[in-house]
Amino acid sequence: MKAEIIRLLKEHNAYLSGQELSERLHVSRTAIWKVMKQLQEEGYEIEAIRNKGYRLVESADVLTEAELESCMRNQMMGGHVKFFETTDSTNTEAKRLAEKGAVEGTLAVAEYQTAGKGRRGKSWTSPSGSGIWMSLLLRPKLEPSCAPMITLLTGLAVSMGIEDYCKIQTQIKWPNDLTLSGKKICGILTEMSADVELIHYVVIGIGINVNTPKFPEEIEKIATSLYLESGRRLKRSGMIACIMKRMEEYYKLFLETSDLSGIQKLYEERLVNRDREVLVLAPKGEYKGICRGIDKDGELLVELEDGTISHVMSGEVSVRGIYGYV
Ligand code: BT5
Repeated sequence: MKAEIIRLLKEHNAYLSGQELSERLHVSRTAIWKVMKQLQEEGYEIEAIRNKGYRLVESADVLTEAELESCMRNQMMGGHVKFFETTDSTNTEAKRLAEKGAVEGTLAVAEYQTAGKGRRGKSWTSPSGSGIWMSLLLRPKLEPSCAPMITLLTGLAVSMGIEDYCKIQTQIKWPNDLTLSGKKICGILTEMSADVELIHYVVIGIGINVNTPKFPEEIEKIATSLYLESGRRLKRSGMIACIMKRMEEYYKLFLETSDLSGIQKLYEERLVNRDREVLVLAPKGEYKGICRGIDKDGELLVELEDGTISHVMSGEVSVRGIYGYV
């Protein structure tokens, strides 16, 4: 009911009377009043005027289950939201939910992570009140080798979703980062449970620095936020909804072909290293080349000195710009 009230308030610029709300939602006017009080305490600026009703003046950057549900409508991705004020890692939460049978599209979101994870044991800085720390559960009926492609389509969905929401254009650093002004604004961590032939589930963790005003010293040279780059403070719930919408679109395209042919071109347009020299850090040694895009399976195409094209698989390697992070 709370999510429905938030949605109705957002959709109406004018006053909504307690009577109207109580009839629409089949609850008492007192129940409506109680929810309004709660929302005000959470930070929503709601005007309540006798004989007129309620009006939403300003919705704060609130992250709650009800707020998130009020933004996501008729969609599978983010159709079920689990919100945590504090958790170790939303990836771990999503895996717990998966093991308990949660449906595809379930989204775990946290305000604060005490043990945010990056790849290969690295940590992810996840302060309270400023970022999006969330993990999406998928259950594709595909072979485990398809999982890295999901990381790529997620990168594109996040980049496009951010642009849909606030017109800020980010770039993609293959395979799992988004950048702005050459710094990292988002990281993606895909984890999977599978047997040899089939994926049981995939959890895609997405960390986005939205309103972060400052970073710890150890990452301040490589990290940035949408706020630091644009000067604007953005509301995270609406951004999450836009990302989930794009996610739904690209995931459907991906399932149709089991490859990235449907989004390859769009992905390449956003690829930060395209036509630039990159350093591939592979387990067997480093090598340089010019990044030429991706193939339909999501492998990075790197043109070597002799003109041959090396197909670089994610998971095995890191890619750097020749002079630094991008
Ligand atoms: C990543 O790993 O970039 C994946 C990050 C995924 C985070 C999300 S948040 C929700 C979900 N729950 C989790 O526990 N994780 C996911 P990687 O490519 O390995 O990069 C990690 C490196 O990025 C670190 O070693 C730092 O150098 C840097 N870093 C850490 N925190 C950062 C931040 N907030 N912004 C930018 N860079 C950061």
